[in-house]
Amino acid sequence: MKHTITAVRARQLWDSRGRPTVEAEIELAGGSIGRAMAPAGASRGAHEAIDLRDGGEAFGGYGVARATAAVNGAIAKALVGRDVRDQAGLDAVLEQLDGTPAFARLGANAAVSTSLAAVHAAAAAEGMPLWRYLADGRKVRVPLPEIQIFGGGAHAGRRTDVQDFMVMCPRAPTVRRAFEITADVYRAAGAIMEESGRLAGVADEGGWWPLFTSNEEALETLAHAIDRSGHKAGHDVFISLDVAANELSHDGGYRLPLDGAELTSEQIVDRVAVWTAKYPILSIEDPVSQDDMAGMALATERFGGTVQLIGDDFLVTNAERVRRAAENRACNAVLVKVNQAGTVSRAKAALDAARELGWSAIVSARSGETEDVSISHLSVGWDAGQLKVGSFTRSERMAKWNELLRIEEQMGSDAEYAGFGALPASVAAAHA
Ligand code: 2PG
Ligand code: MG
Repeated sequence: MKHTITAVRARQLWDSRGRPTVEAEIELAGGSIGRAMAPAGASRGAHEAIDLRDGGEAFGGYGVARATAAVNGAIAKALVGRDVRDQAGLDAVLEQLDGTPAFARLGANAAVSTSLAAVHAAAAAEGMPLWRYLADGRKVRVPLPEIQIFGGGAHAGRRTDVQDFMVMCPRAPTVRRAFEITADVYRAAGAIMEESGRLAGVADEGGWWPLFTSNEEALETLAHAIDRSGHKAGHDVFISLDVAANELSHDGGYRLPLDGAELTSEQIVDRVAVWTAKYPILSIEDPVSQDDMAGMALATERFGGTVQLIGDDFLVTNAERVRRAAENRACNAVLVKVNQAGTVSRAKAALDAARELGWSAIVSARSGETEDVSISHLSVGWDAGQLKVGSFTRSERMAKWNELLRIEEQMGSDAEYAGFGALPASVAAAHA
């Protein structure tokens, strides 16, 4: 009875880029309330669920009046009276109501905010933090964070071709310590940029604006920043890249304007392989574009044994695409973005598919975010092992890192940092 949904409503709020977004709220008979906000990507895969925007003049076309109306209308009508604990059932109702594979009618922003609001309401009704509700009695770990130091690509006016230059601290004893080390690296990187006259603010996710003359200069500067921070590159701190190569697709190949290069699929894999040999790189995301299966298989063959190879736009949080990639020996990790899938259940299915294959999984934010901290809880409660949120500044990012610290505290002496254990086994073995 106390779990019965009595009201579903949505409102238009604003995201970290100053664009409208949807917040959904679900109220239960027992008085519990759950709410969640939809994030929004800038570098998006063609196969991901559709972020419904109003178009037209207002708000640069980014309005969400239609998605908000869908929640307040058809979605509310279909969900009121149902048991909020039946997440799979609720998500199936959203799918049926929409009737398209990619939530083109209601909008993935309407679906994801509603789906997440439901899981928040269910946890609230049980009087539990969301991570604990999702863990359902199972032992879960505190995730290994992937944190951006320089933000490029579509998040920085395409100042660099590679999108994210990040660090990972798998050898730290706790996530608390991993954050301290990362803060040192972030500060050192800022000092280097300032001293060399290149300090120009930050990109969309809070990483330093990448005023570089080549992609490799960014890598080189990141390696310097790690040294200068006093921590040891390749031991305490590793580098992680999101190439986001979808954004570089051009004429059946790849164009890297900053490097003045036009590359074939094999050549971009070669270039990334050179970087992985030269720098302490632990993880690479989307080194090729969304449909370049041969390129991803080649990358996996070349360095997938020692480097985590993540599919983001390539897999779009889709269990079917995860399995198809595995059949082609492409990737060894999946990025999990709930709004790419549209519902909590679909995102969890993609994570489960990856886990069955022995892959690793990274729950991820989008470049357009809010103060919503759902992903911190999902990464812990699902025991994903890793979390990617953007940089170590700006409150839409820090809210999620800080929530992880609260969760670590709630776990008390049970808290276990995933560290190297979060990576594919061969990758962990090569570096641990
Ligand atoms: C990515 C994300 C986050 P966006 O590519 O992994 O960095 O970017 O949300 O713009 O797709
Ligand atoms: Mg990506």
